[in-house]
Amino acid sequence: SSQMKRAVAAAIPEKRAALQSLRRDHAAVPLDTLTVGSVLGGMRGARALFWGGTTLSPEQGIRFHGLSIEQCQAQLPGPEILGEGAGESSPGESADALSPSPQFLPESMLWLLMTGRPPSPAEALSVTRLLNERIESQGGALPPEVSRAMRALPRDLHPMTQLSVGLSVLQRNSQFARAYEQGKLGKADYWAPTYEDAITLIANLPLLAGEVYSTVQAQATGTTPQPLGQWRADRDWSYNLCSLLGYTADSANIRGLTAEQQRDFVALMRLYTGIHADHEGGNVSAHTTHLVGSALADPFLAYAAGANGLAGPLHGLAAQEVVRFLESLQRQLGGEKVTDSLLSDQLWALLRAGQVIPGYGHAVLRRADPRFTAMLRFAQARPAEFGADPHVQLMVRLSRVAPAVLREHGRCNNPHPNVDAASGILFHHYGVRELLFFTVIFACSRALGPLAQLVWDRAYGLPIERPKSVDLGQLMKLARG
Ligand code: AMX
Repeated sequence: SSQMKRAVAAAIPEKRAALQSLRRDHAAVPLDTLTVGSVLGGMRGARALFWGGTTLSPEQGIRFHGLSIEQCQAQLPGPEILGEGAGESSPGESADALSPSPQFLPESMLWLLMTGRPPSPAEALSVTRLLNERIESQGGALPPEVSRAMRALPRDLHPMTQLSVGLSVLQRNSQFARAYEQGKLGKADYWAPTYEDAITLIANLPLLAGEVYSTVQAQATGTTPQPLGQWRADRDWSYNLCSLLGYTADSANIRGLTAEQQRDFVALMRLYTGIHADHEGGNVSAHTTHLVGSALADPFLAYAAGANGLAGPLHGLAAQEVVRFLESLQRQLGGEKVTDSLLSDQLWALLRAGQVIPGYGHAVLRRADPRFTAMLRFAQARPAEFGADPHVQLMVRLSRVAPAVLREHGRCNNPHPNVDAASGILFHHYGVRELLFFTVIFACSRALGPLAQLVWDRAYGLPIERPKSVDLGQLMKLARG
């Protein structure tokens, strides 16, 4: 069995014991009072879910087993373990530019989320190898029934529907479903095939995303779908994802990127997929995966459901709204020299028209989203690359101007940028212009946290999730007391 699986197995007894003692001795301790407002208000703020990998604080943002993004960047193994240079400074950077933050691999994040502790370099490398062995055992490609099913779909089908179909068909290989059906598995062992399925699913994501993107490209150019790049057993997960989208040297290089841009695109992908992996348990994709999995649906079916939720405009699709907004703002401002006051006027016009400023505000956060800060830093560390991109410059300027406007407007609880304010436009810069596709990249990343949690849900033996509902009459009666 894999190193990471042994590390999970080693962590289980202590956590199980802690959970059992909570169940046995403290089950009656109240956490929150449910109100009519919270039942009708999307349960905002109600502490009603158990989630191990990440916590979200309004002031500090996301923590991965207690580690901030900056701490992850400092502590989690990065591409140096693959023999790549650790620094990736670009020639032509001005002396006062921010230096690039150290990169970490999403594989390191997966280890952290699965086991609860950062991996050593050798352990992180073992995750890359594990994922690659899974694909090698499939002959270096998607299982044939998965590609057949995906190729049979209409080419103009929503990219997330294509991904969802691919994830669902992968279910045919579920070790959990097979073991459960054979009835050989004790409840205490459910986590082990769940883990194997999670690895198979995550390993296949770059191939699934590549398959979807080749269809998206074919649709855009009126051609037949062609593979955009080569999967390689000696590369890491993010690199292969970039290759299969056609953005590295092992690909068709569909946007004609320079070698340095290809390297930076991979760095952006590692950053993006590393920090979007999890955002506590209550968001729609995480919560859905957990809910569907609680019925003992296998990880493929559970995460396909989670990914379907991610496709909603209020969740994973928000990045696309920001890109649309920046494009239209840029068009309106045309050739004019963009000044802060001009921008501020535009924002006021938007707010007076009753619209929101996309990419600003958050249901939980009350400060700038540290994921936004990480993406902004990525751009600011590469002035030679991004200095001349009017959309990226507009994004940066907006992040200085919009909070003051929103504060003066006085309506929203958080006037700061969220991650979507920056993420889409950076991919857009390198040529990912198909807005509906952004969510597929998000879905590659978001698999990591919810699937790690699903392994733990089974390790803890959590029951089926089944809250009670109330109808309007009951609510009115309860409200009257
Ligand atoms: N621009 C203008 N008004 C805003 C605003 C923004 N960016 N963000 C919030 N407001 C308004 C709300 O519409 C609401 O107005 P109302 O009182 O007239 O109904 C008021 O401020 C209070 O809202 P809130 O408590 O601050 O936010 P919320 O928890 O209800 O909603 C969010 C959070 C993100 C949906 C909201 O801030 C928003 O619509 N932002 C713009 C869209 C966006 O960036 N979405 C991406 C979210 C990130 C993610 O989760 N992927």
